[in-house]
Amino acid sequence: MSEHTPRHDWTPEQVGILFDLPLNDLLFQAQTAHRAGFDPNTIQMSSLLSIKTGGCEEDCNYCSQSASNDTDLKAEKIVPLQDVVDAASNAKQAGATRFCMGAAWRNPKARDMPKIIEMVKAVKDLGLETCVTLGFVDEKQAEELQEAGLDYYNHNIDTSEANYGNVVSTHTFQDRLDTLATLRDANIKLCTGGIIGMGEERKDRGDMLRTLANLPKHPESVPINMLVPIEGTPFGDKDKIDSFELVRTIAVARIMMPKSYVRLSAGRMSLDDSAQALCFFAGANSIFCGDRLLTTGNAASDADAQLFDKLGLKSEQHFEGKITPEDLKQTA
Ligand code: SAM
Ligand code: DTB
Ligand code: SF4
Repeated sequence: MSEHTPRHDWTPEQVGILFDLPLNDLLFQAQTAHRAGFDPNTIQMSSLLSIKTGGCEEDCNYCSQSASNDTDLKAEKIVPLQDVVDAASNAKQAGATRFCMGAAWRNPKARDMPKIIEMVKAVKDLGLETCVTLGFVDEKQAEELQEAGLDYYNHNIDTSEANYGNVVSTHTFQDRLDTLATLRDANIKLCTGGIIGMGEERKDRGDMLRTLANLPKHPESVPINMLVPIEGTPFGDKDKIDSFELVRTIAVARIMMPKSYVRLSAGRMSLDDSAQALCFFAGANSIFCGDRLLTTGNAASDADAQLFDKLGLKSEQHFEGKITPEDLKQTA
């Protein structure tokens, strides 16, 4: 077994040791693991669209979209198909290879499924990878999505099992794991990660990564979000977590899941170029592009184009010869 063969038997002690390494040692290990599995200068870009905003029945303490939280967000109906097609075409022009559609639902209802399936098919027809994040799904819904051409399903475990009750009360950690298993059984790729900076301990961050790495198969995509504090949510006044802790979390994720895409996700707007560069050095090889996440802003495309230029990074699409850095600048 090579040093970088994916493992599924991580112990809390082993993960704790990685997190506590001197930063240079941790980064060296992470970059070595990264180079064994990926081109170190290529970044995959995904774009997000909120297809059903607000009014969610769940009570996630970080979320602008929970009906339990008193935020300024207005609940909206599901968006028309044409809005999805327009947003996905623009995202492709801007260098995205994957388009992720998010809905503020506990779970999709039967009446929603035909609309979602139309959206997945239309995005797939544009030549993009498809991803949805719709909350809990049952076996039949997972199969329908797979048959429609869905590539990825995003369903985050968000934090450790021990900390889960401090984050949400309307569902359990096990509910999330059960849905991940249902999606795997339907042959859909998993995008699952979490949020750091919600007041958890380093041990919780390690346990979250351990849960992901010890799944029977590693998730293909692991988003690491930094909490975006939203006024009116219980976590709205949390202080920003130290950027080095984000870098460490990414590095440990990279070492534990060497063949997975690790995405530097929400929170990029609060990072300067140097912190983002360290995240890429730690093994992050995916970002959300475009100026919006779901309900909050994201790093602007022109800033990303400049950062890529400075760091000598290329988008995965460019790597495949479909788009040039000049194209990126023009669409910025
Ligand atoms: N309702 C579905 C669900 O919960 O899976 C899909 C949408 S939900 C907004 C998708 C993910 O976005 C959450 O699991 C969480 O990890 C992330 N997220 C939501 N609000 C966030 C925030 N304020 N800061 C960072 N990440 C956030
Ligand atoms: C993920 O891990 N992060 C994205 C996506 N998956 C769905 C969402 C981030 C949301 C940030 C807050 C907002 O814009 O509402
Ligand atoms: Fe609803 Fe998802 Fe927000 Fe939780 S994270 S309140 S399930 S939209």
